[in-house]
Amino acid sequence: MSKKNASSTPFFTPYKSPAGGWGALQSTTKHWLKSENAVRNIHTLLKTNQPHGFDCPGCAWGEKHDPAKIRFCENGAKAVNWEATSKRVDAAFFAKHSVAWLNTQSDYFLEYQGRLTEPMRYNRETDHYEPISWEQAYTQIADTLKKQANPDSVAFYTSGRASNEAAFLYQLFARAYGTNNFPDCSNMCHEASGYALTSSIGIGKGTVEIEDFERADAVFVFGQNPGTNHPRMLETLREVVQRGAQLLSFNTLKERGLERFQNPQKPIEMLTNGSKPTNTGYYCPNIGGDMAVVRGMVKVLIEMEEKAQQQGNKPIFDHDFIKQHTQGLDDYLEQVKNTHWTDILKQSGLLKEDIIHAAQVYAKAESVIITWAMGITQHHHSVATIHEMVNLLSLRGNIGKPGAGACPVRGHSNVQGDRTMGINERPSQAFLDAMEKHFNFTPPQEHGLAVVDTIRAMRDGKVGVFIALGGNFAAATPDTQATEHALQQCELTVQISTKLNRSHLIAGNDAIILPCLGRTDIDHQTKGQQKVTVEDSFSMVHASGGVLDPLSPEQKSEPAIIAGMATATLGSFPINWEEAVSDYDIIRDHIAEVVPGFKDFNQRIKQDGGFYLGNSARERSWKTPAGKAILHSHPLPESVLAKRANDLASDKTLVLQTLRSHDQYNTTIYGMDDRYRGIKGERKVVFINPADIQRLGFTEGQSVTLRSLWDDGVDRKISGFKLVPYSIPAGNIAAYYPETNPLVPLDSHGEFSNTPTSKSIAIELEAYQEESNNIALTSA
Ligand SMILES: Nc1nc2c(c(=O)[nH]1)N[C@H]1C(S)=C(S)[C@@H](COP(=O)(O)OP(=O)(O)OC[C@H]3O[C@@H](n4cnc5c(=O)[nH]c(N)nc54)[C@H](O)[C@@H]3O)O[C@H]1N2
Ligand SMILES: Nc1nc2c(c(=O)[nH]1)N[C@H]1C(S)=C(S)[C@@H](COP(=O)(O)OP(=O)(O)OC[C@H]3O[C@@H](n4cnc5c(=O)[nH]c(N)nc54)[C@H](O)[C@@H]3O)O[C@H]1N2
Ligand SMILES: [Mo]
Repeated sequence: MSKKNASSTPFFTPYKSPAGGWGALQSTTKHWLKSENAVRNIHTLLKTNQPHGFDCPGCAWGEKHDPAKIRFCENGAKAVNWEATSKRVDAAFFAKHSVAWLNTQSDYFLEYQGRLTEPMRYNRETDHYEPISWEQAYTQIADTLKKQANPDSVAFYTSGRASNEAAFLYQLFARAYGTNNFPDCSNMCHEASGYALTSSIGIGKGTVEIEDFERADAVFVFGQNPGTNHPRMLETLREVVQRGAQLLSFNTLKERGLERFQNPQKPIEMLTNGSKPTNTGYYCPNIGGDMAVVRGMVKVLIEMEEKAQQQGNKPIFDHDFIKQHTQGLDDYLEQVKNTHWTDILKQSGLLKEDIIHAAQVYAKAESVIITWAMGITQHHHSVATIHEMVNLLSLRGNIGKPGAGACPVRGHSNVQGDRTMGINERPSQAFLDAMEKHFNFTPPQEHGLAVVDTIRAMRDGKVGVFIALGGNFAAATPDTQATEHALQQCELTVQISTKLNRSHLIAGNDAIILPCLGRTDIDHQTKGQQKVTVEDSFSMVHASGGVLDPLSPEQKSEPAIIAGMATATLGSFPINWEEAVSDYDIIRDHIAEVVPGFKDFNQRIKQDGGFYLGNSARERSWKTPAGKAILHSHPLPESVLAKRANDLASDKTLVLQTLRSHDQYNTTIYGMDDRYRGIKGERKVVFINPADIQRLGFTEGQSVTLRSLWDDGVDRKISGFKLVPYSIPAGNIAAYYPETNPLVPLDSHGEFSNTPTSKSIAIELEAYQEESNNIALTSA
């Protein structure tokens, strides 16, 4: 960094060390101490992901079964530390602070206040939350639910931490009440993966198991930042590289974890300060340019195939697989041939030789895995992009053979399980029929509302009651102003939560907070201590039991809270709810009867490491209408921006992706640093190519306003963000979520997936004059 840079962006120093290693250990210790509960936390951490401990609430990456290993990472440790805090947000806290005052505080401040410990109800007159008994809370909720003329005026939101048992009970409650309105975090996350995979290979989940990474000849990682969001994946990636396989990473940014990793579990490596690479090739496409990359690769493969045919060499394509297992090849190849290199190169932003190299690596490998996360799923054309990746895999039979397959890397630790349990606004008929058969009532047959449609329905007065099983709807969703307004129009909002967050402060006319136990807490019910189960990204289901005494006897488990609301609303229809939560084995017995793959559930979770749910596509059984894997052919989009933004775009327009810092868990902010990207004590930053800073007439470190382009006349802007010169392709910028959500228009969502386009927002920058009291760089 030159002197000039250092003074204009004092919070930015590029990070030179590998990911993991001493930096991670130092940070883990810091967060340990800061959570004010060091001893309790060490005990807890050692139980993370152990056979008799709890499932890490951090991410959904799976584990190989190996009891001898300590199994948590720096960011899992943060998640655990902050959940296991002994600080409390209780009646005294709410008596002291009005909602208006709390709303002026940062997300970091709110998270830091501690665990919610007693049920509270909002008093609009005093603008304070006040204590309420559990019975009063249940009665209030039930009264409101019972007086709705139409059950579809209620929405039941779920965040992906909910256990299988909680999720199953929750969907049963909502469906028995009469609605399929299940907006969930998945709608903002891997919805495109679920949709694209179901419509191509007949199952909406990844087809690989963790062991496949040991056999893959090549792994392609698209649009994800495992160094921060799935740190346990780094070990897998570096093992791939170490045994000589190919690992190509595609990311708009140079993410440290995708470059080098120092394994904190390897003492010699730590002592010698060594590290190992986590890729054999790294490409930085434009935001939204991945479909073009894959299309280019397939174009190269077609040429290679034609050449092989002419020369009588071994074909590139797996013709047996294509013939026996797929449909749509000819149309797809036609579509690829009609896509011009100029468009591919322009949209991808890569050099032709890079794409050729990637295609050659792909063609040489006998088994290939493709992994991806939010860099792929949060665009207008995400479903098309994932179809394209499935096509690429299919051309060489890379689905359903060892060391190969599709691997969407999930976010929340049980987001995949929640879907399996029926948290789905578009349930399959088979699922509804199984519910009907087992519980003897007819669940609502019409599809319900996902996240974006729920916000629209609240805005339009069609949904007036909002119940959230975890999460932070107000901050996680797009178009913050519109969403907050929609929530505030509700008659009642109910938040079942562990920690204070923005959604408690953006209250409906009536608002209730129900404090619940987290993964780390011991869950006592009338028939003894309970375990729950979760499903990871590899479809492994295993048990999770808390290890800490709850902070307060007034905190209840999620299943118990659902049972309480359901009993007050429905009595003992269609089951005796209180009995079901006395012993979660009873819930699991219901699950075993309704959800495919869960036969003998209670027996099978006793085995260490859990059990595998199976995956039809992995067996090359295709549950599509045609009985084959479908190769979809989409044209390359004209622009990565939605048309309504693109029509307004000029040469000043930049494409913004919103991402996570190293010190956050979605809307939960643990700290103000982003170590691997070299940011300290600041979140209001824009990562931008130095050439763009110059071209647009700004200077490094300058404070700007970001304004988003959309054709509805609403002025969406955020101000006071500082320009950080960064290695990112020109024309692209990046900034942190959730601060940037006011910029995402509600109507800007993915085709087929309806996922907000959080990774491709059209932006223009303007100089912003700081007010004098705004200049402080650190807000921590
Ligand atoms: N510590 C921690 N762990 C987490 C979470 C957390 O917030 N904190 N969140 C959890 C959840 S819910 C989820 S969904 C996952 C999220 O995991 P990620 O998907 O890794 O999360 P993001 O921070 O959104 O990172 C997106 C990555 O994709 C890149 N990218 C963005 N757009 C593009 C593009 O168009 N093309 C390409 N090739 N790359 C692109 C960005 O540079 C960035 O590296 O992590 C889970 N785990
Ligand atoms: N702009 C932009 N927006 C995005 C994204 C993005 O990349 N960019 N990412 C999207 C993605 S991938 C996701 S998954 C969503 C996340 O959306 P959400 O899942 O709604 O948000 P979280 O921040 O994970 O929710 C945090 C809150 O959950 C509660 N909580 C934590 N643990 C528990 C528990 O065990 N039980 C209960 N009941 N509550 C608990 C706490 O009160 C905490 O404050 O955000 C989406 N929004
Ligand atoms: Mo997510």
